[in-house]
Amino acid sequence: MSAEAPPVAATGGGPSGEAALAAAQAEAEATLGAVVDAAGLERWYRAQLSASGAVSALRKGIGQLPLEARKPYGAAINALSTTLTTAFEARKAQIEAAALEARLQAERVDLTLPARRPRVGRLHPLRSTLREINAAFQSMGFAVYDSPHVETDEYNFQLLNIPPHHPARDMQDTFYVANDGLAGEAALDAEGAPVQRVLRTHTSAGQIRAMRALGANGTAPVRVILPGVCYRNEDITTRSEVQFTQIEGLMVGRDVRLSDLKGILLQFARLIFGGEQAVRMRGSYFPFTEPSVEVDLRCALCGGAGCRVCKYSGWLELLGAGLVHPTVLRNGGYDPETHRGVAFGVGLPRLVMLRHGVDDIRHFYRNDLRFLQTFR
Ligand code: FA5
Repeated sequence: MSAEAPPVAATGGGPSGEAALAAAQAEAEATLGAVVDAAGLERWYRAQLSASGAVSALRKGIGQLPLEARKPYGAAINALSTTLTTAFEARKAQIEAAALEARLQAERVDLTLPARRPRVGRLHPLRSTLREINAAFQSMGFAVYDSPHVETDEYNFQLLNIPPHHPARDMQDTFYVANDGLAGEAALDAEGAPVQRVLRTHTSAGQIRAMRALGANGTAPVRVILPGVCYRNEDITTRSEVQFTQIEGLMVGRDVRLSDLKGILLQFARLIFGGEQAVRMRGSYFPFTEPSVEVDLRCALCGGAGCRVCKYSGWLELLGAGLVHPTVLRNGGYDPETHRGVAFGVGLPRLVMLRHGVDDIRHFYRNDLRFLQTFR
């Protein structure tokens, strides 16, 4: 049956009307059974049950029936409408269930496949090693003390026994900072002379600050490390950068000796390089320590026998150190007659190069994941 079919009722009520309704029902049910998708359902509904559909058309024929036939015919049409609506809902549910099932089959997820691992970042090897170094010294009672990157010439050089024309300044080509824009105290020193600022060339610049801040006018002991970035106007090579991190160590007290320094550095070497380590001291020169030493680590590769890495000496250069110079102690507020100090300064990138056999400092700053991922 279709919407265009003439209303059966219009041809008269009675048995023929009932037969027409039965035929209409049979045809509607047959076409519904043939519907397979949502679009077909929509078309079927419009043809049968909508205001312009076949059932409505049948209903419009009621008026032409004899009075007594109208009621039962109307009831029969209502019943037909209800039957077809129920059948429609059932078919709709069937089609939707089939569509869902087809989608589930098509979009099936294989739970047995291995999961995709999320890409998790990690700390840069310089940063993670710095944390290990901080922890190693903290385990020996050292506190971490922060000092400025932009230093005055006074703290970076003069108070460390490096006067303006001292040749030691040649070792550290310096980035000087213009004083433009600074006013008042920031620009002038106590004598009214302009304050010269530099990007600190070493963390030793913080030694005086730490002694003055923590030493209680030369009465309290101090045990600090000062990790931080330093800057030198140097050519960039396999071993040198213009910007690199140092870790300064400073211990001041009444009974501090060079043997304390050796013990601390040996323990440090064991914590960072692992297992059995050996360190040795050889004489050196820094203006702010007296005596000054270079501390070497026994080459782990050859166990001290000599190899290409240690240039057949059996030892690898680790850091500079010494007893704090009396003038520096005095500048920090201590009386060198009653107090002594030890200090050391180690370069972070070169230490990581030693530890992991990295042959070029520039690898650390290139952000090449192939390099960084080797430090898992
Ligand atoms: C100093 O800077 C002293 N202040 C160290 C010190 C502290 C001595 C306390 C005594 C007492 P030196 O210039 O040697 O010393 O530098 C120390 C370390 O910094 C070097 O061993 C090296 O590891 C690192 N370093 C120096 N210059 C560079 C550079 N351009 N690039 C990378 N690392 C550097």
